[in-house]
Amino acid sequence: MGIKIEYMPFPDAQRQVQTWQDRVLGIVCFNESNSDGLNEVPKIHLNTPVLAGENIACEIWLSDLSSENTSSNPLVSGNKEAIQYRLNGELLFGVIRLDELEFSQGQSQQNENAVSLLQQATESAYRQIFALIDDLGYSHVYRFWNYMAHINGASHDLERYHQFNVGRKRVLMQSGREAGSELPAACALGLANGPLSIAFLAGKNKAVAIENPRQIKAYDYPRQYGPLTPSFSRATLLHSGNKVTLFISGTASIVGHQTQHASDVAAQTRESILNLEAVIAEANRMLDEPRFSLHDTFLRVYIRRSEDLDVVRAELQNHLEGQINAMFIQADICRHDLLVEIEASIQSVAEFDMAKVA
Ligand code: 3EB
Repeated sequence: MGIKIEYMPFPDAQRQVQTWQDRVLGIVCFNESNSDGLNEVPKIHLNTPVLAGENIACEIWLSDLSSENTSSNPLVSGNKEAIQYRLNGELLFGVIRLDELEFSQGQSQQNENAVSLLQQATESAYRQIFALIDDLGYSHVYRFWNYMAHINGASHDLERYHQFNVGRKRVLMQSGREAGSELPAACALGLANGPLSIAFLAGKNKAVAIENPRQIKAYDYPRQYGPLTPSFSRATLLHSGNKVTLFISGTASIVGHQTQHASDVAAQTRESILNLEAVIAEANRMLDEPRFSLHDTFLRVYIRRSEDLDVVRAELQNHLEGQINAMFIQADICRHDLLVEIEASIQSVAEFDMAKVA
């Protein structure tokens, strides 16, 4: 079965989704306008500027039918609570959006012991997601994409990103998913406004979690980054059909647990590239032969300040010798001193025995 990823501008995505109706598992779209439409499949629309010219703003997750008879494996769509999802025989793509204000009933926000609305929304979203995938038997999550308003803001004496981390980890622990060795890849970004918006890719088979030797596990970050640590791995490696996919988490200018080059976006970009290369090297080390390369990979680049686009792009172009495939998105990174974050999903044809790395 497997999965395929396509990147294109929104109008093209609208056209393609009609053509690919029986293949689209879900869509992630970025832009400032209200991209109505495409509502027949799970779609998450993030209302934030796309910074580069061609406005490649949509990522389409397709069921890869290259080696299958289409009619023998139709996609199934569904809704449960606030989740919209679509699945094939192996993978489930889902989206959920929750407005924090829906959690304000009965809560006194003056009360210092009150749980923040963002934490409540996060717990609700993650509870709904795990209930759904455990129910359906697609219980392994490979990748979460998390977007929330004002990620660097604070209330209840706690940064909002830390509120999100508390909610996420509490639910992971409650659902028996707290083991550091089984954490999904993820990203967590801030937007100017909008609901807590989460997309996820889950499936029936277990993936392998990958860490970065240059960084300590986010799961083991010290207390200064919040009362409960971020629950994600640096990447996950999934074998599916005849392909192997590496889902690389949001990757920033962090070494050990510390932010590097606090006010230098060029140096932060170079450090992020070193971290991406280190994660890819770790994944390659687990395979019989090197498979993955940053060079032919489509990147999603989040930039805090729009005016840094040219500097970030030039650093990437320099490292990748002019060949860059990327979308550039304005978003706030989860630490106030981080200016750039880069993520990617890389696919390769598998000609090795996955049993060796599982
Ligand atoms: C970091 O490495 C930078 O909380 O899900 C990157 C990827 C980051 C995922 C998350 C946060 C997350 O700590 C931020």
